[in-house]
Amino acid sequence: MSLLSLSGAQRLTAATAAHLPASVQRPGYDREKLKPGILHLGDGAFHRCHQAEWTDDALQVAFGDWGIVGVNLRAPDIANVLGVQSGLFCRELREDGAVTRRLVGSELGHISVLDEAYDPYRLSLQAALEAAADPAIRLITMTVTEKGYCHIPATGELDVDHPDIVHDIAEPHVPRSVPGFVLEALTLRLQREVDLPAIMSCDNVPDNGATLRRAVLGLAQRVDPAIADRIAQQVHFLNTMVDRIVPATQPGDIARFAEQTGIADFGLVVGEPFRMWVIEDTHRCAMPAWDRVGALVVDDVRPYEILKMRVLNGIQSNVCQLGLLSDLQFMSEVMGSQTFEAFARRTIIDEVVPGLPQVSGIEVPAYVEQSIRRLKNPDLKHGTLQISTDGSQKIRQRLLEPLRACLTAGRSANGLLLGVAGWMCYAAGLHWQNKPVDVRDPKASVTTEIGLRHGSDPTAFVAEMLKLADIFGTDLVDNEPVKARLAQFVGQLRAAPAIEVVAALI
Ligand code: CS2
Repeated sequence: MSLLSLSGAQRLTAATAAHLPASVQRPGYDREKLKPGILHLGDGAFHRCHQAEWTDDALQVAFGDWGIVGVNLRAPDIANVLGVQSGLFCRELREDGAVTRRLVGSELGHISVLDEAYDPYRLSLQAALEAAADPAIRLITMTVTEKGYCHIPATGELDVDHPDIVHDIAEPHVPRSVPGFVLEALTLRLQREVDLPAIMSCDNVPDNGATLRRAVLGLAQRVDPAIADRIAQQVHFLNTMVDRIVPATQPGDIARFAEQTGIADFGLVVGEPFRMWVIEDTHRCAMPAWDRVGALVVDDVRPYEILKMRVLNGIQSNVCQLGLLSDLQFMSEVMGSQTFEAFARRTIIDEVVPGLPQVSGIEVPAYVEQSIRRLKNPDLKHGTLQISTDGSQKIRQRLLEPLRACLTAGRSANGLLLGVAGWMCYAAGLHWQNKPVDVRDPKASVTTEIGLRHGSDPTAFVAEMLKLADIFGTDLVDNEPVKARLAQFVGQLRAAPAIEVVAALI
């Protein structure tokens, strides 16, 4: 679709929202009366299609000062997208050819932190910190992706050699990292003697709240141990499990929306109807009435987190690189192939399910089938590249922990090992026909270098990759059967499209 299709459309604003078709659901509360109570870091598609929608539901059943201020420490420039739309955007849910649309009103303010080149006086950063220090903000939530935590994936500890952490130790008042931003916001509040907010992580990071807490405290101890003590005693960091498939919005989504509604919405997000949110809240922190509109509040989120990361995310990460190396662009194409579907199901049922904890209220076989159905949804264009991105931060919880469970129990783990081999080839930029691979990962310079050096010797290649202890820990590098199997799969992936290797395995 061309830009022309947007030319007749009006930009979404509080005024033009009235022209949206009547079929578009509207906020069920008086938005004029809404005041901010949450600051959200990482205002991307997932947040807008999950927490922001959920907050609209909560405001409808129990109105309160829980509007959201979105802050992006990195691109995209959210102020430029949503600031000019009165904070409004729509979300579409797509399944079985049906589309349901909803205008979301819970986001009130947007601040983009621009980098030094555009903002040498750091005014945008100061504005974001002031917003976070505002006593009206009682909850700081975040979806900043795995790498935003600046932790070592294999251990969950703060990576003190991370360039942004090195910077934030030296210059804590102009932070670059998420832990640095949280620390500075809390420091300002402690200095001003205003109430401290609870901090809620909503990323696919194991023990996300506890991991963030360790990162913030690890940084604080290096900056100001007294502040570290006060944060340790007074601030609650909440673990949560979040779930909804929300691919990056495509230009075509926006064009189609404009053609069908007459409204140009550059904040549009597109997802699936399924949604889940489990919040571990042992201190009963103040928050919107999310629990009255479907979120589960529990004392231990871990079983839910393990289930979701090993089944739904596990399938995604097991097949996304193999799909990409088979030249398949979208997850629905990958899972739409009988070969990949059978491979995914067999891997999960034979290798992963036996190692899962009991999760109250969830039947695992039904959950597995539901996950496979969700991943096959052809109405969602979820890129294999999008899921492969930052795999070095994802594979521990999604593939390596279940692999370790298999090794401990003496179960075969060929499906998981093939997924790991797929990740290795992707991360090293090794396509079987030597086509260029778009490697997007914080470890890309290291992994592609290993690919260049050892790409034609699978045994040496696997040995070098397994030495990356921040990803693989230290237990797999000396495991000869694991090494041999990985080398065999890498050799096969170097010689044929991944789908043929998968077909041969099953
Ligand atoms: C995906 C997730 O890109 C990715 O890492 O695996 O965003 C996934 O779609 C969500 O976790 C689903 O809840």
